[in-house]
Amino acid sequence: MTPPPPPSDITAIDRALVPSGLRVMGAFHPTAANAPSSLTTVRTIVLIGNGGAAFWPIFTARRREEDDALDRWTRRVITPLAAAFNAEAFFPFDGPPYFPFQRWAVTANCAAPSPIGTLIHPRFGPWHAYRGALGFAQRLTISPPSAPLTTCRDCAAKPCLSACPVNAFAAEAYDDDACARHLKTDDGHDCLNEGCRARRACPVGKEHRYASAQAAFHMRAFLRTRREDAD
Ligand code: B12
Ligand code: SF4
Ligand code: SF4
Repeated sequence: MTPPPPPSDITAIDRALVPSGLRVMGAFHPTAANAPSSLTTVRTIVLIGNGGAAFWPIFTARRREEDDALDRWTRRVITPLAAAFNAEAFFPFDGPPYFPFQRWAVTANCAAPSPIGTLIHPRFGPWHAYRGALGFAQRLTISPPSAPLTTCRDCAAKPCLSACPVNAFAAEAYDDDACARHLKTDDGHDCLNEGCRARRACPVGKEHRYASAQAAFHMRAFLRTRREDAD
């Protein structure tokens, strides 16, 4: 059987994602410098994610009682989409080694690095995540690159840097051990149930902040997935 043709442009992918609440976050044409060697045949990478919480009610209505429920739901959404568009599906949670989703997002210029590690999207701020990507053997038409994002550079006050109760961002790298220890104390309930205070301190995309149930879900997933030896 002839494989289905790729979409004429990536807006078709965005339309196909509407029922899932996910969206196209950005796209780029990989080069030898920014694609892993295993992806030499991929000429376009389209990043799929959630901007804000639009997908949350859809996910909670359709989730199954299973481990890694969000990852598995994501696979059930994106794998058939890849087949329909004759693309290869990539997932941020497949690893290690992991596909460099944050680097891809910066390359696609859909978000920019922040001092707290999370990428900041100009509209959704820290309240976005990458759920998967489609890799195409064809060079699809994508929007020309816009000027590099300067959201954090332009933010003089940087309230994110002083909001963490255990100064997890004081050093070069994010101290996830200190964070996880705090989350397990009584004082850590605010972060555990309402989401990371440093992210909540960011003024960008505040209206897209995750509500308590979603924030608590992600924070508990974070505690489960990090190294077990850091207690
Ligand atoms: C492993 C991992 C973790 C580990 C990190 C372990 C460690 N110390 O490295 C742990 C479990 C701690 C973790 C935590 C979280 N993570 Co995480 N994590 C990942 C994962 C699966 C792999 C990262 C990786 O190793 N990539 C491989 C390298 C080669 O890829 P890369 O893109 O080039 O990585 C570069 C960037 O990460 C960058 N980078 C990393 N830290 C920093 C810091 C600064 C300041 C800068 C500029 C760059 C930078 O440097 C890397 C090398 O170039 C990614 C998904 C993915 N596949 O990328 C998510 C991911 C990075 N995590 C993500 C998130 C949201 C979180 C949490 C906030 C979860 C939550 N609660 O919602 C937490 C942070 C906890 C908190 N307090 O809020 C998101 C970030 C989205 C965004 N907006 O940027 C990702 C992309 C997953 C997703 N589905 O979108 N995570
Ligand atoms: S508070 Fe300012 S510096 Fe910190 S993540 Fe938000 S925009 Fe960037
Ligand atoms: S979740 Fe709380 S303790 Fe952890 S990094 Fe964010 S602000 Fe700090």
